[in-house]
Amino acid sequence: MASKLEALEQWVNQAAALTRPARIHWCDGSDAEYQALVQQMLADGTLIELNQQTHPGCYLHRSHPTDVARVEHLTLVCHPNREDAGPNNHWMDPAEAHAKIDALFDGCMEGRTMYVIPYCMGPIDSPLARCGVEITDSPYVVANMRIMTRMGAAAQARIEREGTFVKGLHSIGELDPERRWIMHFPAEFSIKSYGSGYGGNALLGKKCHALRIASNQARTEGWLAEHMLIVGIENPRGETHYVAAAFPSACGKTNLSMLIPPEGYRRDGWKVWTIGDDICWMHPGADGRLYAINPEAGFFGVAPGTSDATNHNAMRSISHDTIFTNVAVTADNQPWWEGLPGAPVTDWQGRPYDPANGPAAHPNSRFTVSAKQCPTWSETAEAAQGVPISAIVFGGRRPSLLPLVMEARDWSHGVLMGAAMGSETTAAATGAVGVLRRDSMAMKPFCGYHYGDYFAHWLSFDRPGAKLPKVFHVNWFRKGADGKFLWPGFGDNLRVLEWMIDRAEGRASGAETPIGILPDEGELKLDGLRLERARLEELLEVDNASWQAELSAIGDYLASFAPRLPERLRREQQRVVQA
Ligand code: GTP
Ligand code: SPV
Ligand code: MN
Repeated sequence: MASKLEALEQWVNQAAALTRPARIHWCDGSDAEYQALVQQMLADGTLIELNQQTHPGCYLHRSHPTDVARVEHLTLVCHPNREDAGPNNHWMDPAEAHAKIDALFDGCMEGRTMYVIPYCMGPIDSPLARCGVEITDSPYVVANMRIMTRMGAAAQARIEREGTFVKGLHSIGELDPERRWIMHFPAEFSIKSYGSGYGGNALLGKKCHALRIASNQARTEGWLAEHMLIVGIENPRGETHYVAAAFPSACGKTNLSMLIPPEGYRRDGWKVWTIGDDICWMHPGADGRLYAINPEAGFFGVAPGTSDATNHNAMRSISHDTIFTNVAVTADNQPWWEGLPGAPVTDWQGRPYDPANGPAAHPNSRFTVSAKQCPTWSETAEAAQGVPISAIVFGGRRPSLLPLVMEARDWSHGVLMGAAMGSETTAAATGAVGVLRRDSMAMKPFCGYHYGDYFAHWLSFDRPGAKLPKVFHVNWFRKGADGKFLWPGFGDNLRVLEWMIDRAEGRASGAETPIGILPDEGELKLDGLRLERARLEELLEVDNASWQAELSAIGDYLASFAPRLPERLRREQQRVVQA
């Protein structure tokens, strides 16, 4: 039998035989390696230097204009059995998929360097962490993977010890949207991605491994791989509660994970600790609680809308040593996007800025930064056993109907709330923006198997001895008749989190309604907030007729997962309809 190291070498040799690179570079993850890559990319124009006085170590990358977001229609989950992919995924027969993409990989790295990136998702010594190796011909991907994962020698040592790793093969190819695929082979523990250099399509540790492949592994091993932030809320008594929240792409995870408490809260001694902003792996612990790790080591965050007013912690994080992708630039060469003061002179495509061409920064422009640069970064993010979760929160962009916050009566009801989630689409994926679609648990683009089986997996955590977190649903995005958001959002979202923790600790009674438990009169602390009473009432209003229509739409949606829809979830939906 081949040794564990040989297994890795054999796969790399196979990939090299297919793609025929001029040379192979095994990444060690060192600072010197990163700096050398940056210099090389500055020389060939892949990176553009930003103002090093104001933004030391910051660079701009302009992607191909047709390669700016995830491409869901070209993202496939290739289970041997089509049914296992579910109606929530695009599927292709694995043999056909390999043949299609291998034809594209054939000789695609000729004359170029192949980089071999060993990485670890999660703290390097954590039993909850999992490793992978990405092969790529893109130095931009290597630089991003170095920021986003624990990459290099330590990960390789773990892989050589364990022998198991997710195999990811990536090439930017010709960046032709007609020759682009993001393929997953859960049964083979492998990923093949061709023709895109963009984040979720190309940084294979992120959505491809940590969600699509990991969700399959989590199902067989009894844990959860979720599109969730993890945040610690420390109250003035010094007690910290950890909250995990699933919002669809570009719906506020990064912001909530590093929120700054409103002034009165700060004065009283409240603190917020950031553990993760996008992905959460949760395992049941010996005490019955769910323990979470953030498998990532960095943030690949949405730039537009990020400012000192909305997310001061993100602004401080990205003031140095950050890669910006598809942002605009000011006259003095600082990065710029909509929502910042100042003015752009060059747009995201490198053209002189002209409002007639649309926003200066691409709406899905991003920053890549080490999580350690965040002022609220918590050392517990390195804890091998993870952090215990007190509350799970679901939410989306719903301009109407859904109240600011509601709590599920029990776990089954919580799973229903997650499964029923809807949200307006955003620029994080190509396609129309602002269209309401169901996005169960914010995992529509990321669940690597049949949603019916996934709901059953969620339900299975409710078992003897389990001490499950309370489940909530929030909507920061409800609008008034004037078309404006009713809720101020951002830092003030802590007011809603406080109510959740009060519920978890038995300090708030809540008010029962047919759709769930809402804050009772006076339970949401609004001191220091200029919010008219009428607007608060509108935020919490439950319109029965519209809810009946919503519940019937949810029923139809859930029925689309038959025959794999768990009976318990169907009954739960019936129960709410009849309540
Ligand atoms: P992905 O990285 O795509 O998974 O997105 P995300 O969920 O981390 O989204 P992010 O926090 O980056 O927010 C996306 C956009 O929503 C930004 O433009 C924010 O300014 C805006 N946003 C975040 N939180 C709030 C909020 O509480 N209220 C309002 N109105 N907007 C918000
Ligand atoms: C998302 O789209 O949910 C992101 C960015 O977090 S990406 O890495 O492209 O998936
Ligand atoms: Mn995301």
